[in-house]
Amino acid sequence: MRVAIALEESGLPYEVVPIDLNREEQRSPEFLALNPMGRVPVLVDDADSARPFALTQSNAILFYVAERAPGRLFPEKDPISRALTYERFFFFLTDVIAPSHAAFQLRRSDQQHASSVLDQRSISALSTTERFLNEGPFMAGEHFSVADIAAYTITLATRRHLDWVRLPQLTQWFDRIGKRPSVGQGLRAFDI
Ligand SMILES: N[C@@H](CCC(=O)N[C@@H](CS)C(=O)NCC(=O)O)C(=O)O
Repeated sequence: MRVAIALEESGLPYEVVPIDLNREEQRSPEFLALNPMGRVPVLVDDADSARPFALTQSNAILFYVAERAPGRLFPEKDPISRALTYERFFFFLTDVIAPSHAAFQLRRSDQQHASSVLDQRSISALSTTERFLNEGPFMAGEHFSVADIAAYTITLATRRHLDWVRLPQLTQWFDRIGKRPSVGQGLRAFDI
């Protein structure tokens, strides 16, 4: 979802090739040739036919797309704005998304208690982000960035568990980001 939104925000031309995980299409020989780990997403860039390549980590893809579309997903010059964008992006990645993914895996292996401990950790971290939004309209200040993409997708996934009444800034931000054309259009990639 992060990659789909980033590609839309970038304005770069791209084509979606759906991989149906339920049908194990990620284990097909064609897909494994691109990513031997058998996981999505994969970005294939063959714009330079002399040097086509495949990228297999969602966050590496995000930063590659950001570099290909200067100024749209990451602040270009100001070192402090760049540092804050890294800070917020990695906060969402390591303190909110990672425990939530780990909780999901634990739930699937019937470890309900361990799973809920990690879910709670993730939700608590997400609930502290009011402080970011007191500083500006976006997670890393004045401009939309990869930090908002990371924040939006995990907020969308965990929205039923949030105490929205206590999160007025997050409520407004979530509503605003959800209305960006890139978000609606990007998520349409999953309508398969
Ligand atoms: N660290 C990788 C994780 C990729 C990943 O775990 N993808 C999941 C879907 S979110 C997947 O492809 N699962 C299919 C499988 O494991 O068979 C990334 O961020 O790209």
